Amino acid sequence: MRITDAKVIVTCPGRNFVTLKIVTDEGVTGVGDATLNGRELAVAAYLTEHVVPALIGRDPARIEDTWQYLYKGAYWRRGPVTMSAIAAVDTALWDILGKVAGLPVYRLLGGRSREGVTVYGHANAETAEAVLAEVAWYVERGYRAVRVQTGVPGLAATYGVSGDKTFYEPADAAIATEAVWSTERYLNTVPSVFARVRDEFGPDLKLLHDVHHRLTPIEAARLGRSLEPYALTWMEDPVPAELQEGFRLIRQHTTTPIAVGEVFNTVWDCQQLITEQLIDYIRATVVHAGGISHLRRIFDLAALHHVRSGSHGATDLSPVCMAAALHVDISIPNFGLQEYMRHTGETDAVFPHGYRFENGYLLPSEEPGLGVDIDEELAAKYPYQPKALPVNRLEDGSMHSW
Ligand code: EZ4
Ligand code: CO
Repeated sequence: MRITDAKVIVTCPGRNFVTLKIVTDEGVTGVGDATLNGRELAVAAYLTEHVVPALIGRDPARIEDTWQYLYKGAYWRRGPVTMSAIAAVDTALWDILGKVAGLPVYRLLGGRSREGVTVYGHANAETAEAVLAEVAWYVERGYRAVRVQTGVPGLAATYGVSGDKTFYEPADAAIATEAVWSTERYLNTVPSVFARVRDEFGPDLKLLHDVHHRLTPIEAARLGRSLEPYALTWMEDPVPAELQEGFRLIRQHTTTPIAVGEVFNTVWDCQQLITEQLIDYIRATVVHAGGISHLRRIFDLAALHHVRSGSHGATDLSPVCMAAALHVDISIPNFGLQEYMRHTGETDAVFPHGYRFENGYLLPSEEPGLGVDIDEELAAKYPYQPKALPVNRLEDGSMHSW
């Protein structure tokens, strides 16, 4: 079998997605997500100009060799654009392998290690009162884990708090919108909201919080300590993670578990965090961390060091990525949690898929391959729309991490 074509499909059914569809001479096709929120066309061009020509004529079953060819062969290693492009190829090749074998991809990865993939939803609102109602919405639908984000008095907008509760979408304008941030106001607000949520919902519901890279290590240590009475499952992205050793300081001060990794692209972004046991959950995902093959390497390293998975699953990760993530999640020994933000009906229609939500779990498709596809005709009806993620400034105007 040979690869005869690879199409780079850019579509915007409510939000932008980049999808690679690999076609073979025997008619079997495979799909991979290549979406990099706010930088979509950079990956599309990388694929079209530099990757697709090299794929034509290759044997689609040589997944590892193709990965190494694209990674080592570029000379310029790592980075989100390169690694999302490689991820798309890798994912599509696993899809093809599954279809050829007649097996869902998770069976090729060693089979089921659990009955379902525990997912968490996003409860967010301006006030503690409204947050309680949002958490209740998820609990009523069977969720076992909920991420809680709250507005901060004195700040006009806060990360994770949006008008549309079901379909949160931060990339909202062609030129980035600007938000204002105050660490002091934030640290004074968050613990009291978790006190209300824990009190209302009892000890069994898993609660999470995303700090979105906004604190310094000692500020994060203070937050972690102040949240200890509410027994969070994790505090996410407490600090920007370029400096991996920065997490050591947080670790010395708090038992609140730490999750990080949604912006990571390779095992090299987290090897110190993992081997020194500075984190509890690694949140890398298929599309931004080199595909199924490389993500498994990250999770295997994590398994040796008591670190569990907690993959990113926001709406900018397409149903193709979600389908692939579920095959990984259900098969690895050290699965922790999977983020799950529902896509809109428009998005679901463009990406028909066989995974389903049941009783707080997502279940991967039993179809051969990934069990997801792209409806190319429908996708063509939604042309690309430039949309950027917001930026953040302190109250005095200094740029800050968003
Ligand atoms: O800001 O996916 O945990 N989830 C997140 C997301 C990210 C977006 C960036 O594209 O932090 O909301
Ligand atoms: Co996050």
